[in-house]
Formats: sequence, structure tokens, C-alpha cells
Amino acid sequence: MSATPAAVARSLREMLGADGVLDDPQAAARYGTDRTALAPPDPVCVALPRTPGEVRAIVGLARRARWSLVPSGGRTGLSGGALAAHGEIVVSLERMNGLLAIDPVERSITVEAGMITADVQHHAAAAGLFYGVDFASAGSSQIGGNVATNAGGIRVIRYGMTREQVRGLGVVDGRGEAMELNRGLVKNNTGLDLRHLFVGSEGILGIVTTVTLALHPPPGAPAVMLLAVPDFASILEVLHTIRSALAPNAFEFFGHNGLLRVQQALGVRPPLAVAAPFYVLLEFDEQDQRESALAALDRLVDAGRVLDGVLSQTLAQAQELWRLREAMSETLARWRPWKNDIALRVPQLPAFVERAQALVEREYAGLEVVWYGHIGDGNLHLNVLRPEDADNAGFAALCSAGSQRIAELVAGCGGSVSAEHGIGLLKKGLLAYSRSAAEIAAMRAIKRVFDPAGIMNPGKVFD
Ligand code: 2HG
Ligand code: ZN
Repeated sequence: MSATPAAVARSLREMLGADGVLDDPQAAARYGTDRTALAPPDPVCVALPRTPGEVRAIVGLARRARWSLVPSGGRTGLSGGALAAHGEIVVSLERMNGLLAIDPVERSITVEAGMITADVQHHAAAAGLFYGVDFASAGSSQIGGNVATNAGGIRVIRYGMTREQVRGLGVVDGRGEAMELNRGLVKNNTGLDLRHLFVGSEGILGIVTTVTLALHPPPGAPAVMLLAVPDFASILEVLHTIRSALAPNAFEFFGHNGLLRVQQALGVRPPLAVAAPFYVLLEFDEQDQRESALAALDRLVDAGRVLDGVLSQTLAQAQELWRLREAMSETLARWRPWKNDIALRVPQLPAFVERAQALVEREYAGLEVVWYGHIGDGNLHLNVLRPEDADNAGFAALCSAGSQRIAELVAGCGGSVSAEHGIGLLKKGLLAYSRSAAEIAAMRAIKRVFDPAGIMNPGKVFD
């Protein structure tokens, strides 16, 4: 960035108006980071465009002046993808949060990228429809960020990831070109589908400005089951039996120490009479499935795969059970945990977990590790809790080395080092465990096409 910070802010103000730029230290600290706090935020300023035209103007100016841009949504990311620590301009989409169209016949919604995810869900519900992606940070994350990170969450087993919902994207790429990708069409076989390059691109190709999403018929009233299982292998037996009997909307798991932490944080009693190494939490549409679920539970108890279980009787009970899983990440945040977010093919899970548990005991000896995740999707979250008296650099070095060993194991099993949180800054060093040299070279070449000046979120995903 050759111009002075004041000159950058002045140029942007000329384009966006006085209220379109923030350059005070509080704004820099607030907008320049995500949930990782990996490095101290230090953006030169924050630009707040109101239209795709303004986004285009910002990119054009940045390209000519070689200023780096960091696209910013709700800043709930867990990989440092939205971190601005090197004098970049943060481009926040928060003022572009309008509803553009909703069509109950086509079952689609088009919104500006800064709309909060929960607002997308509410607009869909108001039209008698349902948006299929949900997760604990839906109340503050933005849909453009969900697209840029291909957010997953708790209902992937039924509706798929964010990618599966995206019918169309308005983007401004690093050349300053505005493009309408796929135009909201259901069918469109006209060569390479550039929409899917931008989904999960973590801001390195351009900025998402509008999003058209598929909506679904609303699900029925939810019923939630919490099951105590004697060992990890039983979780997959439960998955198989449940899926043979009914259609789950979610199939999650967590370990006993995670449950204890959440119980304590929420001030609630143990949900089951039995303590077990692992718990499965699953949700299904109650209507016509309750009897099948109970019959499946009986079979699982008889087979020794479930030690104890509870099925919600009311919506309030269903929500209480969900809290045990949904509050996990927020509860553990107190210990500023080191996070691993990995994915395996489901059949690989038991063998992987057996080896990973041994590795974790060795690599993270003496540290508390909490296992949880979206097990129906093969997605494991391993959180290593930071001891109160930890020396931060030592803890990071130890955990980073541990993640490397886990990544080797993941690679050996054909899995992914980032299931749903992205690569960002945190996992750059692990990318090659999941993507081949040829793939990474292709990604770099694609970045050069859309962002020849290298101004879009530089240093994220790869150097
Ligand atoms: C979840 O599944 C989120 O709760 C957060 O993906 C996971 O904090 C984490 O490790
Ligand atoms: Zn998750």
C-alpha cells in the first residue's frame, strides 16, 4: 500500500460518501478479525459499499493502486480467512443486506450478500418455505460469507452444504468485472460452471454481492433423540439403523467431557441416567416417524449399541436437547481451543478414530481434547483446550505439530484437513495433505485469471 492511510480513506470517501468508510482504531479492531484472533487486526480502513457498483469501484481503485482487499461478512470464521493484519482495506458487505426477490413457485430467494443467515431463514419461513443451512452462528454470520466458505452446519445430512443451495451468484472479481454466475437457473449446461469456483473460494477470487438460493418445503415438527453409546463404532451402527428406519435431518455426536462442559456452562442437569464415552444427537420430522424411531431405538438397545436414550416429547424438550450440541463451540471458546475440523468418508471413521485417539493421547498428552461434530457427514471437530496457565506460543507450537500428525493420518485415509471451516490462514500449511500438487497449481492459475493483480484476500488459502 504506497498511499498513506489518510489518502486511501480520502479516495474511498470520495466514492462511498463520508459514512462509507471507517478508519478509527475501534472499527479496525472490530472489522479486521474473525473468531480466530490469529494475529492482531491492522487494516488501513473499512469500506462499506451499498451497491455492486460501489464494490466494483472499490475493486477498480484497489487494482490500479495495488491495494489489498479483505472481503468481510459476519466475521464468525474459524480459519482466519477474514483477518486483515497487514494494512488491507476491509470490504464489509453489511450495508448490502436487502431482500431482492423470493419466489414460492420456483422455491428460490435472492438476497444481497450482507444479509444475516438467520434473516434468510426468516424470509424463507415468511413465504412458507425453508432455508436448509443452519449452524450456531446463523444469527451473526452473513450469507455472502457462508457462500465464500461453503458453510456446512447441522443439516447437511438432509439438505447438503451451502454449495448445494446456491443457484446463482452476483460477483465482482479481482479484475473489477461484475458477473452473474448461473443466473439463478436450475438447469444450465453452458460450459464451466464458474459459480462453483466462487463457492468456498474464501475471498481470493472476488467479492460475492448477491446470492440466489434454493428453498425447500418446510420440515415437519422436529423430534430429537439423545443416545448414550458405549464406543465410537456403535455410532455408525446407530447411523445405519436410524437411516434404515427413517430420514434424519441431523446426526451429530459429542464426547462425555464435552457434555460435562456444556452442562456446567448452561447450568443444566445430566440429560440421561447413564454416562457414556459418546452421545449421538439426532433430529427427524416427527410426523409418521416417531414409531419407527422408537422401534429402531429398541433394536439398538437390544444389540448393546445404545446404553440409554431420550426422545423429546415437546418442541421445548427438542430445543433443550439441541442446546447441548449447539452450545458446544461457544462453551469451549472460554479455553480458546486449538481447532481441528476434519472429514473422512463415513466407513473410514472407526479405523481413523481409533488411530487418531492414540495419536491425540501421544501428541496432546496432558491436554483435554473434546471430540464432537457432524458425524453423519463424516465431519469431526477436535478441540484441544488451552490450560489456564498455558504459555501461548508453546501451546500453539505443540498443537500445530499435533495437527500436522493428524493431517498425515487424515491424508492416509483419503480425508480432508478442513471439512467446513475453510483453509484461511490457519490451515495453509495443511492444504497439501488434502489437495495434490496438480490441484494446487490449478487453483493458483485460476486465481491469476480472476485476480491478476493479486489484490483479493492475499495470503489466504495459499501464499
Ligand atoms: C460446530 O459444529 C461449528 O459447532 C464449530 O462448526 C466447531 O468450534 C468448532 O470447532
Ligand atoms: Zn461444525
